[in-house]
Amino acid sequence: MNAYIFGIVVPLLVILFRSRSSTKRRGLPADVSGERGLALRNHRFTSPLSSAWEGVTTLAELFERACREHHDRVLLGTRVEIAREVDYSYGRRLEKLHLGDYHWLTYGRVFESVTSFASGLALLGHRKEERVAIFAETRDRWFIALQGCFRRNVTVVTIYSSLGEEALCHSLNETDVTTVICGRKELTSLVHISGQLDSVKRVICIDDDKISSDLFAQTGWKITSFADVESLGRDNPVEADLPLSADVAVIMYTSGSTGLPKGVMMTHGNVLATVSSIMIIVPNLGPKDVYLAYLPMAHILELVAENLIAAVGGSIGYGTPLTLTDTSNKIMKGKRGDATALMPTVMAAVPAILDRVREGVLNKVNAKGGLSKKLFYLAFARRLLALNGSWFGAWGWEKALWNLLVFKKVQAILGGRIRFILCGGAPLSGDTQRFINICLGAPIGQGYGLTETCAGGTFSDFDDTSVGRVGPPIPCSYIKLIDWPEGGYSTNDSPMPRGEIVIGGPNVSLGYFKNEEKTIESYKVDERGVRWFYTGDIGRFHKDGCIEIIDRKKDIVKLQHGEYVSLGKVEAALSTSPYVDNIMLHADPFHSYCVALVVVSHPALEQWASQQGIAYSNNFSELFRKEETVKEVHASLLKEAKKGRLEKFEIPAKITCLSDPWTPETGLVTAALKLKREIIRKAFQEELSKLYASV
Ligand SMILES: *[C@@H]1O[C@H](CO)[C@@H](O)[C@H](O)[C@H]1NC(C)=O
Ligand SMILES: *[C@@H]1O[C@H](CO)[C@@H](O)[C@H](O)[C@H]1NC(C)=O
Ligand SMILES: *[C@@H]1O[C@H](CO)[C@@H](O)[C@H](O)[C@H]1NC(C)=O
Ligand SMILES: *[C@@H]1O[C@H](CO)[C@@H](O)[C@H](O)[C@H]1NC(C)=O
Ligand SMILES: CC(=O)N[C@H]1CO[C@H](CO)[C@@H](O)[C@@H]1O
Repeated sequence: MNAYIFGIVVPLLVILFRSRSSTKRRGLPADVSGERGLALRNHRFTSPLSSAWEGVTTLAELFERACREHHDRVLLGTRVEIAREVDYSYGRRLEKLHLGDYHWLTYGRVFESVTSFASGLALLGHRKEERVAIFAETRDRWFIALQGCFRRNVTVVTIYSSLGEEALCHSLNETDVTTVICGRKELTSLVHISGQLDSVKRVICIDDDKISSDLFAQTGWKITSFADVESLGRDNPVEADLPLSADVAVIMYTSGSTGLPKGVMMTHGNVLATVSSIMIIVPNLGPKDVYLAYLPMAHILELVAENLIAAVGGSIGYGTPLTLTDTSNKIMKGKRGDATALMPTVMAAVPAILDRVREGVLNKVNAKGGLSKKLFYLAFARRLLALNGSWFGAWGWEKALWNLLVFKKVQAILGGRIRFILCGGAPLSGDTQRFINICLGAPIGQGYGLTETCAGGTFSDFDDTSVGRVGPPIPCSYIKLIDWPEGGYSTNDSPMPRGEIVIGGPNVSLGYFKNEEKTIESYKVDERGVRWFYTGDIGRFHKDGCIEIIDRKKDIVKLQHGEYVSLGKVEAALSTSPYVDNIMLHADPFHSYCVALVVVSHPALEQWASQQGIAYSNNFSELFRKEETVKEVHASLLKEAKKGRLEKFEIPAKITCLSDPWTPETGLVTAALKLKREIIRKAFQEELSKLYASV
């Protein structure tokens, strides 16, 4: 028997919620009326957890306490650039970097910077009721600025650095931001829209190099460098002005898949509750842990993770998605990527990144062929069997053998010391989860949560070896399922209750900033004072209290003949094909079948083309247009569809192969790499209508 079935996750509290009908339901979606549901929480804790540290109620206190306790340990590490070159092969401009070792700042040194920055901010004239926006890539000064603002009870507005102009303008304007902290690159886009930013008065530039003042003369902004703010504060210390638990710490603008972004207001208590929960879920987190930080800080998962590592005495090394491994795009040939330089023990990842790791490894293995390929698959199959029994048993000498022969090399890709991966942002395919489990020998804690719930929701237990599930409610959350009759989901379904997932507890944020209507639509306080967020995701409860996400309300489309297609489900099934870098399924009520846009993985296609002897003289757009290519990719999708047991109407009848990757910079996917369906549909309108015309 698995240990986790006993004791660990069997939920205690099973309450049948019966709505006492109230008249306050104005503005709520129709399915909430007559609401009836099933609520669970984690039985290991008697009441929802608010803080794992006694007497600590805000992120500012948490950080100060850690700095006192771990004064001389290292906290923040950054790599220095040694050389840079530009590569023009493949007809595209690619910058390649040679980066050196990590340089570290201790907790004590960082705390000094934080207090200096906080004082400097006040001396610049920023009043504490005004808001600061941080609009920059993840790095040490991001963290320092964040903590500095917390020490003055200043609310921080976070913005994805890849957000479009319109959205940027909207978020800065809506929150009346007066001080923007940004990098050199972001500063250029700010200047571009300076005419529309009425409230901005000052800019603090994170990069140290000289800024030519002519460029900013017309903006009327006071531009100061980060280093100057720090030294100003160091010379004239100002007393801290600490926040309370209920004060808003962050207003996080989420890059929604439709419309303008909405700002989610999170209090210190909200974020602290999530940090505390993850602290309890990841086993033995402490000063020995090294965390590789490269996701956007404006992503709640990253914000929570960095605050957590800094609370337990661990160290945070900064990297970027493009320099992560030795073979990453921006790393000079033969030089080390961030993971090999840092050798982290803990990482956070979004599924798209883990999918890429898997594809990269498989491509390499298949390209090698011969004995090493056979050995890899044999080792993989053996480990899979062992995993099927239990995480702990059936390992022993065999595990050591396979590790030595096969998996050590794979583990070396991420530095060789990974012991836990936090994954969130989107559902992770079961295949990828297994692959990473086996090859890295490290568990993946899969979380399910939203910005609106401060990433709180559920989190899989570290010893749960099942796939496709997101675990039981985290210690600070209640989870409830409610019926959705239109979608055919009910809490009376057998064998498992199904319904829309509703999350409640101390982690649920206050609502959307200046958006009462949307807040009322998605948030609700019940008669007992618990705050709930309606996620729009459909899930089902397993017997052991774990949730499985099975659908999404928004992404379900009805076809001409009345069949429902869940776009996300089908995409997840098809994206396991080695050719798929990204895929968007399109379905509408005017046709009886679906079509798909497929961004094809270059290495996989190259390999196939060379095996088939297809000439394309390094011209990818030629290769992508070839009939054989489309046929091959389509055939591969059909194979995956069969494996995933998709219905006939769910399988795309026609596809278009695209060669340019969808990155957040292109605006086609969010920073968390989720598809922006409407925007992709518009961008590829022509391709889509061609597809339908040709069936
Ligand atoms: C923190 O700032 C908010 C907004 O300006 C204010 O309402 C709150 O009272 C402040 N908290 C403290 C402890 O001063
Ligand atoms: C910014 O806000 C002001 C009012 O606060 C409004 O008049 C203006 O239209 C807004 N601009 C944009 C670009 O949203
Ligand atoms: C693992 O177990 C499940 C059912 O318990 C079974 O369906 C699956 O085939 C097994 N996988 C392997 C590789 O044995
Ligand atoms: C690649 O092939 C396409 C289509 O055959 C052609 O239009 C394009 O000019 C070619 N590009 C290069 C760089 O040769
Ligand atoms: C912001 C928020 O919803 N806070 C609530 C968190 O939960 C506790 C009790 O569970 C409430 O007292 C808070 O009001």
